[in-house]
Formats: sequence, structure tokens, C-alpha cells
Amino acid sequence: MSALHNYTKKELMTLITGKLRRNFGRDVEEATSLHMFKACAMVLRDIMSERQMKTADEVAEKHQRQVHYLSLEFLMGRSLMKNAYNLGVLEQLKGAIEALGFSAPDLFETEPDAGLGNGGLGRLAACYLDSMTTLEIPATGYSICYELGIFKQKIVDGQQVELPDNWLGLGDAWLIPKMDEVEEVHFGGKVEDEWDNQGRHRVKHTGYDTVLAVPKDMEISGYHTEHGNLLRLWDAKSPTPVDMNLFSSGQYLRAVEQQAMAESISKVLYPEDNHYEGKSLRLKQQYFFVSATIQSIVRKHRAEYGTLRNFHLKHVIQINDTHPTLAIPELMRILLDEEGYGWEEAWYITTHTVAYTNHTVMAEALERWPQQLIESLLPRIWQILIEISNRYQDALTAYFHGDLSKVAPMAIIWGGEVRMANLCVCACFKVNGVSALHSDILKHDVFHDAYTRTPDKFTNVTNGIDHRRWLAESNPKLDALIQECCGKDKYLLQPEALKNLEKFQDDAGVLSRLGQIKAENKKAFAAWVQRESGIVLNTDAIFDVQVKRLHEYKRQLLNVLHIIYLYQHMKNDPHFDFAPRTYLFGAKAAPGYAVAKRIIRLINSVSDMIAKDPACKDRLQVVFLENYRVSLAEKLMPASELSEQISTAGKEASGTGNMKFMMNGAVTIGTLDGANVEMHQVLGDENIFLFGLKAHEVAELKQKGYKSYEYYVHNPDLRSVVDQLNVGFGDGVAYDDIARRLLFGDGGAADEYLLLADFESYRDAHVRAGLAYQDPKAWNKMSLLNIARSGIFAADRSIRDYAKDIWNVPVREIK
Ligand code: GPQ
Repeated sequence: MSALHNYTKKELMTLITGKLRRNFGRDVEEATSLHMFKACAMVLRDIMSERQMKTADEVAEKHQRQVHYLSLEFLMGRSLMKNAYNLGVLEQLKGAIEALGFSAPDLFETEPDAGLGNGGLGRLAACYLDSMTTLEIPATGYSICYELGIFKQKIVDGQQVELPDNWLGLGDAWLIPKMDEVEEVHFGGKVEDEWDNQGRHRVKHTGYDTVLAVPKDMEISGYHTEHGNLLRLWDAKSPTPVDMNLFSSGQYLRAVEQQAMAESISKVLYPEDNHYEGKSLRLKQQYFFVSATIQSIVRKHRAEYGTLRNFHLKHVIQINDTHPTLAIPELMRILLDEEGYGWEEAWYITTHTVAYTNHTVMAEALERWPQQLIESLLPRIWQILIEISNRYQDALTAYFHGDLSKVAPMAIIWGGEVRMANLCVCACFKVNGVSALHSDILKHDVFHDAYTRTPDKFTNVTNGIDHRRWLAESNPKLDALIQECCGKDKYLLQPEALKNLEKFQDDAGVLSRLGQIKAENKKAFAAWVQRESGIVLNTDAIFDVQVKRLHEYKRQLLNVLHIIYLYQHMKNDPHFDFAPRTYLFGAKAAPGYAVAKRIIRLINSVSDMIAKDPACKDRLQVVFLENYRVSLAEKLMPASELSEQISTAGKEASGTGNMKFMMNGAVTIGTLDGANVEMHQVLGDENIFLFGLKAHEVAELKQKGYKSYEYYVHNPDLRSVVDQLNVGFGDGVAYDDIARRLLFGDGGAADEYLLLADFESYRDAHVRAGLAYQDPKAWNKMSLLNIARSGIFAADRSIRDYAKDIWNVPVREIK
């Protein structure tokens, strides 16, 4: 059937039953919901695969320029509903599933999340795949086919327990292995110089271990387009089950080891977010995926053009944070060693191909690989890195007239370490931050001296989210209202059309419907939570939500301190009048991040204490939602009313959860950090609850010497909150370690993220938010304006920015 075909329910039924028979040897009557899910996925996969092949033919025929998006994370979530929606067959598919005797909503729920990412960075990559495809950009995503995605979180006795996430059992229904496109990746061994009989120099790499990279391709659909792209996930395999040579020469342990080493590479996603670990397996993952990717791009290019001289004209490689940085020396290696180009030419091609997105300014996230590790694992790459580093350092020394105070911080290899961010800044033709504030901090602080030398390299692309997934699909009632107000289907391809909602900001009918929709979404979410956990949420209270990775800089602890304050105040003052609140938290902590895990436990202790106290009934509730993930967020965003975006100013590069809340009509309580700054710009002071120090004030306060203790001494409310940490919350667990961290530090700075400094201002903002909530009409108007002005945070806008300012590729015009 042709890709243009618009499938009816009947046709889908035939296709699905055909899959069930051919792939599972079952008729519908015998099929389980797992068979049924797989059959549906495979039917859509076939449709997408046809489209993708047609796109690929066209790209080749017209010799179009292509984007390659390299990321160690793609947090895809579920795909069945997404793909059906994009392909315009969602209603038909639901009909077909029901007609075959299954419940469509239940079937969608059986799909495991593809959790190939930690948080914002991975989810951003997933949203961008959708927009790149919708905007008909020839683009491919590349990553690792992790056997285990981000761990599943259980809460046992208030504490996080990690369980493996084996998503491939069902998730592989989306993947197409391409055995004829396998690449070889080499580790270890020895590098020697060699001259042929004409005196030409060659590099000879011998004695290496080979790992096979098997592509497992996931089809990416776009909304209302025939265009199809791919996400290529590399699976690591050993070239032979066991190396028979080693085996028969008595080295059987090594033989088996080698296989285990090869296959361990794609075993598991590293669960650290915004944090560098320096593990050798992680470096292997990085090189494995980067080497396979570059070889694959080069192989196709060579087949099409017969030369790599025009490589940079036909490809742009976007590096998602520094994790894929080795793409730079790997492309150099191929150009030098395999194509025989001289250094200058190879460097020209490479540096006109690669662009870098920075996603964090957190020092502990900066990748600095030990020289010995790279040297032994990647001997040829190491030589190339030395050469790049030496040439760069010479250029810098000349430019800064030998000023070592400038050259040293910019160096690539320094003090026995390879600094990946500096390599990116050196080699990439563009460097972008992910919000206006963050990009400014990159220019004026993190990469200041590089910026003065090459200012045109630096640019900003503010993040965006897939508004079709995060609004249209996950909040169908709001979607319907928007379509009524802004035109049928209009905002789906023109997110700026959300602006038209503003016309209804004083329309009592629309405002009350908006309130109605939120109330219904809250009830639906509460029903789901009750089914899953037995917990009954108070849907009459304001849903005040903080969901994101657990990190000290994100300041979940500030939120908890304020909740403890509210609790104490309520107990002490029977007349204390405040808008009832249901606080919802969701967060995974990196398994090795002890403080983050303590904060999860603290939230659960506070939650239990409040749940047991009759005085809190109908007024105060705290719930920790287990295993926060994409599919949970899709249910929660439509039900949220207050969005907690409270990071220490200057620390959150952008945030994207903030945008999901805003688009679903939640009002933000937040600091002027990351993209909150741009939200505030469009919303004005009236439609956001801002508090806290600004980024420059944070820097100044730290500069002059911040003493958290003084806030503790001078603010009795704060003091009694911190004191209660020492005592605990009635379950026998004391949190004196956290109290000490706030007041005295733990070797490091006391209260590094300035919770105590911002406490008072945060409390005030909550008072303002509570008061505003008492007036439903005014609140709904704020909510409407948040939705109406969220169009700039659509990923479609971000991708148009990338296409124009960095990639230099044409995009689909929407008429
Ligand atoms: N981010 Cl470096 C991650 O989620 N993980 C990471 O390892 C790094 C960054 C986030 C960042 O913290 C958010 O502020 C951004 O919105 C997000 O990347 C996407 O840019």
C-alpha cells in the first residue's frame, strides 16, 4: 500500500490480524494484549518505513544537506499513540483495536516507555526528532540501543530502590535491525608509523579488540507529512560468539571476556544526570557510538559522491552536550588515515561539519577524561587529540600574547586530562546555549575568553517542547478548546497561533471552561494515582507540582522546607488561612547521589507525618509519585496548577518541564533562571510568581561570602524548620545531616544553593499564589495567558532556529 494512503479502520484491522497470524501464529481470539500491542506497532512501523525509504531516496536524488543529531540519550517514552497521531490514523487505530476486542486505552498503557535517557537532555532530543521530521528536515538521530534504560524507581520504606528497566521485550517492536549496515569499532592495540615504497606515511593500528555495532533503526514519524526520518540505535555485539583462536590457544578466559566486554557496552544507560563519572565503560560507550555513527555517515557519503571533499557541504553533525565529542577526532582519523587527506584539509572539513550544544554550567558535569584512559583505550584518537591540542594552544598563545592565565583554562589537554568542552569550542563552527540567560553565561563566564576570540561562533537557541505530544495528545480537552478558539488544527503546525487565545482572556465562558477542564484533568489524574497506589488525592486543593530529576541545584529541598513551615504554622495558629494544597513530587536520584536520596526520604517522611495528622486533612497533602517518567508526565501536566521551577538562579541551563506546565495552563512559581526568564518576558510580572535572587545577585553574594547561618539566626520561622530536621518527623528518622549541610556545609560551602537566602522570598511568592488562586476567574485568566503565550516554547520554533542559524538547511513552509 502506498505511503500516501489514508488508512481506514477496516484496513488497519486487516493489517493487524495479518501481523498476528504471520508473526505470532495466532488469531485475534488467542492473542494477548502484548501480541496485540506488537502487531499494532509493526503495522505502523511498516507504514513509516515505506515513507522513510521514500524520503531517503529523495534526499539522495536531490543531494540534499542532512542533519545528524548525536546524543547519548533519547528519552522517547511511548510511541504507539504518538505515531498513530502523526500518521493521522489515531481514531482509526482506536476503532480497529476496539473492534478486535481490546480496549484501546489499556493497550496504549501496555507499551513500556523507551527510557533511553535521564531527563531534560534526553527528552529534548526526542522532542527535536519529532520537530525535525515534521518540518521535513533530512535528519537522523544516533545513540546506543541500551538493553536497560533509566532504572525503574520503587519507594520502599520511604527510600528509593532501583530496578532494571528491561524495555526491549516489547519495545523492540519499533526497531528494525540492519545487518548489512554493521560497523566495526576498534579498541586498544598499538599504533605505528609506516611508510610505503613511495615514501608515503601511513598509520598502522594493530592488536585491537573489535566490537561490532549493529544498527537497530527506529522510524520517526512527523505530523501530517510524508517525510520520514530514523533514530539509529547501535547495539554492541562481539564479532564471534567466542574468539576461537584465543579459545584454542588456551586463552579461553580472554576469549569469553572479550565477548562480555563487547556486549557490556550497550548494556545499560548511565543513570547520572548533569554529572560526570569518569568510568572507562562510559568512555567505551561514547567512542563506540560515535565511531559507528561517523563511519556510517562517511560510508554513505562516499557511495553517493565518491569523495569526502564536499562532506561539510552535505552534512552537519550536532553534538548534544560533550558526550559525543569524540566525533571530532574520529572524523579526523577517517579523513587522515582512511582517505589520506593532509591535516589542514581534514581539519577544514571537520570544523565546518560539527556544531556543539552546551546544556549545563555545573562544574561537576564537565567531562575531563584522564589522559591514560584515552591513550590506552583509543591510541590513534589520542595521537590526533594531542595534535589538535598542540595546534590550538599555539594559536591561543599567539592570540593572547603568551598570557597563560587565558591559555591554560582554554587548553584541551591539561594536567593529564582531556577537556571535552574546550575541544568542542575549539573545533565546532557553532556553540550554542539552550536559553538566553544560559547562552549569556556561556559567553560572559564559562567560555568568556573563547568568546572574545571567536564571538561569531557563539549563539543561542532556546529549548522547546513537542507541543503536539505535550498538549494536543496528552490534554485532549484543552486541545479541543484551543481548536475552537484558534482554528481547527491550526496551532498544531503553527504553535504561534496559540496567541489567538488571548482574545478570550476576559470571556467568562471560555475561562470557566478552562477551569472545568483543569478540574476534570485533576480528577482523572487522581483516579489514576488511586488505581496505581491507593493514595487519594485531594482534588479540591491546588495541585502544586515539582517533577524533575532530584538535584540539589533544582532545590526540591527548598520546597520541602517551605512545606514544613506551612505545617508548623498550621499547627501553631488555628486561624492560619491559606489555600489548601496538594504537593506532588516526582524525581529519580542518581543511584550514587547520597544527598539526593536523603532528600527523597525526607519528602516521604514529611508526607507520612502530614498524612497521619488529622489537622492537615483537606488542607495540606504531600505525595511522592513513584517512578517519574515520560508517560507519567503526560498524565500529570494536564492536571497541574502551580509549577515549581525554583533552581538557584544561574544553574538551570533552560528547563523544559517549565514549558510543559505553561502550555497546559499551570502558573509558574520560579526564579529568574534558564528559560523562566523568557517566560517572564512574555508573561509580565502579573502572570508568573517570581521570587529569589537573580543570577548576578547569586554571584555577588557568593563573592562577598554567603553565610547561611545568619538567615537561620535572624528568621525564627526558618530556624524552627531547620531545627525540626534535626528532630525528624515522627518516623524515627532524623535529618540532622541535611540541617548541617545547610548551616555548616559538608567539607564544602554551607548551603551551596542558597536555600536559606531565598526562603523568605519564596514564602512570599507562595502567599501571592495562594491569594490569586482564591479568585478562580483571575486565576483562569492567568492560566489562559500562560497557554496563549507558550507558542515560542514549541520545539518547532527551536528547530527552525537551528535550521536557520546553525544547520543551514531548508524547512517546511506552513501555509
Ligand atoms: N541536562 Cl548536561 C540534562 O538533563 N542532563 C545533562 O546531563 C545535562 C543537561 C538538561 C539541563 O539541566 C536543563 O536545564 C535543560 O533544559 C536540558 O538539559 C535540555 O537542554
